[in-house]
Amino acid sequence: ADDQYLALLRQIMEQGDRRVDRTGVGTRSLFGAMARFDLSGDRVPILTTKRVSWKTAVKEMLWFLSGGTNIRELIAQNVRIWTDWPLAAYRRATGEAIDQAHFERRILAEPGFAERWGDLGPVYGKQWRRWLGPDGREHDQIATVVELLRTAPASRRILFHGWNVAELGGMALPPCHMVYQYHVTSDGRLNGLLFQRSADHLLGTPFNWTGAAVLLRMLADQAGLQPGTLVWMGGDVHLYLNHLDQAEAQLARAPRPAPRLRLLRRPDSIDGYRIEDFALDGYDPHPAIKAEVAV
Ligand code: THF
Repeated sequence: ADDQYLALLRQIMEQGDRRVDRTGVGTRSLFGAMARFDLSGDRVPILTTKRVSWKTAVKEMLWFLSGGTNIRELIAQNVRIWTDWPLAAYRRATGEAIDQAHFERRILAEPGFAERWGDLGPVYGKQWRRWLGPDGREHDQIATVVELLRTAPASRRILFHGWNVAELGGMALPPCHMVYQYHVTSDGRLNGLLFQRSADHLLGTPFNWTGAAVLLRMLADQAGLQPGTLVWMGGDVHLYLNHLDQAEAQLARAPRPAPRLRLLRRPDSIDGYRIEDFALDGYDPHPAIKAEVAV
C-alpha cells in the first residue's frame, strides 16, 4: 500500500493542478487515480510510512454501519476526526469562541446539546442504512448488499451509494467516499471497488483505504467468502498546500513490512462487529505525522 500511496503523493506534488478549493486553503489536485490491493492472506492497506490510527478508522466504519450520524457516539469512543464540522457550525451560529475540548465535553455530557449541535445531517450512516424513498419507506442498502452476496453473487448490482441528491443540502459535508460496489469470483473471492469523488491524500486517503478494506473483510466474512482485491478510484485527489512539508517527510521514508489484519470473531450479522474484534499483527510503522485538517 505504501508504494501506491507514495507514488500518488509524488505525482500530485509534481503534476497536480494548483487551485483554490472550497476550504480556501488551496490544493494541488490530480483528477482520476486508481490503486489496487490484494486483501488475501489477511493483507490490509494500512500505511507503514506513518502511523495510521487504524482503530480510529475502524471505529469510524463501525459508526457508519451502525447508521449513526451524530459525533456523540464517536467522541464517546475517543474519536475526534469529525468534531471540526459541527464545531465550526456551532461557532458560526452562536459567535461563541468555544474550544474543541470544551465543545466535545458538552456533546458528551448534555444529550440535548449533542442532539442540537452534534448531528452531521443525513450523512453516510443514514444513507447506507435508512435511505428514504419517495413513498416514505426506508432502504437498508447494507442489508441488501449482504443478502445479494449470499443469494446472487453473480449480480452486477451489488452496490451501495451515499450520494442522495435530494438530501445533500442537509449534510454537514456531502459524501467523499461515495459508491461501493462488490463482485464475487466463481471461486468465492470477494472483490470490492470504492469510488471516492474527493480525497484529501495526506489525511483522508489512509483512513479511507483502511475503512474500505475492513468493510470488505466484514462483508466477506458475513457472506462466507474469501477476501479478494480492493480497487480504489479517486476523482479529485489532492494535497492541501499546508501539507507539503508533511508530504516531503513521508516521501523520504522507506516502507516497512505490511501488517496483517485478523478478524477475531464472526458475529451473526454485519451489525454485530465491535472494535475488539479486530487485531493488527506486525504493525511497526514510522511515527505519526501531524497535520491540520481543512474544514
Ligand atoms: N475533510 C478533509 N479536509 N480531509 C479529510 O480527510 C476528510 N475526511 C472526513 C471528512 N472530511 C474531510 C473526516 N475524516 C483526520 C482523519 C480523517 C478525517 C478527518 C481528520 C485526521 O486528522 N487524522 C490525523 C489524526 C487522527 C487521529 O485522531 O488519531 C492523522 O494523522 O491521521 C476524510 O474522510
